[in-house]
Amino acid sequence: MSFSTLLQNLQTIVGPTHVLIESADNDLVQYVRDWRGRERGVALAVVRPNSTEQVAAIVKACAASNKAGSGVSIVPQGGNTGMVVGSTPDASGTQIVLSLQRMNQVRKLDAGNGTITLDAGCVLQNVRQVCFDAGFLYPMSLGSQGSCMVGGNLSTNAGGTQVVRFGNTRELCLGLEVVTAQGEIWSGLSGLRKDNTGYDLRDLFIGAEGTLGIITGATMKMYPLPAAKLIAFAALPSLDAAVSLLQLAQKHLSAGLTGFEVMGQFALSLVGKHFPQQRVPFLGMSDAPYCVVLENSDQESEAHAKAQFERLLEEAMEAGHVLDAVVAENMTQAKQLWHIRESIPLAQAQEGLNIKHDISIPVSSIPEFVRVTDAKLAEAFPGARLVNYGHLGDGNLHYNLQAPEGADQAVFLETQEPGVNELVFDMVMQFQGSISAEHGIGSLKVGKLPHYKSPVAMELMRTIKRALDPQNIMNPGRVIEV
Ligand code: FAD
Ligand code: 2HG
Ligand code: ZN
Repeated sequence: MSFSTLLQNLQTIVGPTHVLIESADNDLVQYVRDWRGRERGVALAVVRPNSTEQVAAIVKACAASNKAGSGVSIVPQGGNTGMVVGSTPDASGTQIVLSLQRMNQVRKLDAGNGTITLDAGCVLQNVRQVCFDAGFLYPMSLGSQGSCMVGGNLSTNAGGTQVVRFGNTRELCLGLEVVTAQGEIWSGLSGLRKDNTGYDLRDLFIGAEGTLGIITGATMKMYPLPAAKLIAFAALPSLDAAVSLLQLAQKHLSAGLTGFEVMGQFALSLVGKHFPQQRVPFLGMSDAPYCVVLENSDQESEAHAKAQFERLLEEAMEAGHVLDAVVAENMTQAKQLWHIRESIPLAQAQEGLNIKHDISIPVSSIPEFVRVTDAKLAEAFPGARLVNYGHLGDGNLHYNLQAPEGADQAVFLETQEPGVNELVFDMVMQFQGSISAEHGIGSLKVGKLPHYKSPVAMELMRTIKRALDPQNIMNPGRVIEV
């Protein structure tokens, strides 16, 4: 089957206005270039279905075309905010981008069951708002929440800033609806908290980055809204102090600790430089190489939350874990403090192309890992600037690198990225960590995975991929090569 026949079939399925083709008057950059601006691909077409049945029909049409030798494949896309070049087409011009953009309806909010069932194309921020309006917390919070979608969150098993209390997206998901690589619809949208009837199909698709099927709907957990939320921003003498403070915060606040983020001074200085309207506390404080944002969500009252926070900070200061701290007086200030943390990736993007690592290490080993790896990087890549921050409460660091001041960033990336990655990933392995805690593998790390995962694990993954997608039409070249 030729591409033109396939395109005609796709137009019949979704309507001609929802099959977008690149042309001089139709720039598809938002669909074909990744968020970090690292790669721009070429799409055969961008197809925008508005129902699960349409998604199934598209996959069937592509599978038939592929079988007939066209070589077409499918790249599912949500908000296109992924960090590992996984949601945009390659340069071949043989891939269609299947955008979930138009599938953005809330299907059911079940207050009694504490669940919300949604189309996969619902934007995270809207989901949070719908739950909030119904008196619930949807506890997933990412800097990209204005654009990223529930299907994208599920497919990357996204983390964010509330994982320390509520877990990754996987932990929030109770059921999925998926279109398989054959174009069948698997309807597993149960809101059950317990179901032991065989293999967990849901967990296969979560974190699969669109390589096994297309998530079209999901049933997700909601939580009660807290009575009060307090945020503190603290200056610390070291990363060791941050780990001690985390332990203390867990002891004092228990399940009330809903956020614990660490930020190195250089990361904060980028926010100060690129967003000077933001007032960054303790910026440049010479004896405080790290700052931390802590969030205390209290089910009792604001007074209770304040008293808890005071006791925690007092004890932490006495022990020398905290040098100084500010506590937000109101919601506006709280948002401002969170905004500083959330602005770091945007400030880094303003500073220029960079190397990102979303690694995880056992929390207790993080200070030693950073000491040793900082020193090795300084020796091997003199002048490279370390942008170190992240979700310390989850043992997950964004241990990023910016080219030396004044250097050509693109040249630095091209010549040094492989060496930098090897050094960092090898150290991660020495510390029994993972080379990706959040962003996934995509096409950026697909070549690295076999080196850092056991041959047995790789073969099990290949077996699953071959069984579920024997034609290799679902996001080929991402996560795993078969
Ligand atoms: P996309 O980027 O569109 O897709 C991501 C992957 O999922 C691709 O492989 C794609 O093919 C696949 N996919 C998308 N939708 C589907 C679907 N319906 N079915 C099957 N496969 C699908 N990530 C974190 O984990 N934690 C953070 O704190 C965080 N903060 C961020 C802050 C900023 C400013 C930015 C830009 C990104 C951040 N991210 C973070 C990364 C990113 O936002 C998340 O990975 C997010 O979950 C991606 O959602 P998306 O809808 O944009 O997915
Ligand atoms: C975050 O935690 C995101 O802000 C993005 O995961 C991290 O840009 C990054 O490196
Ligand atoms: Zn992150």
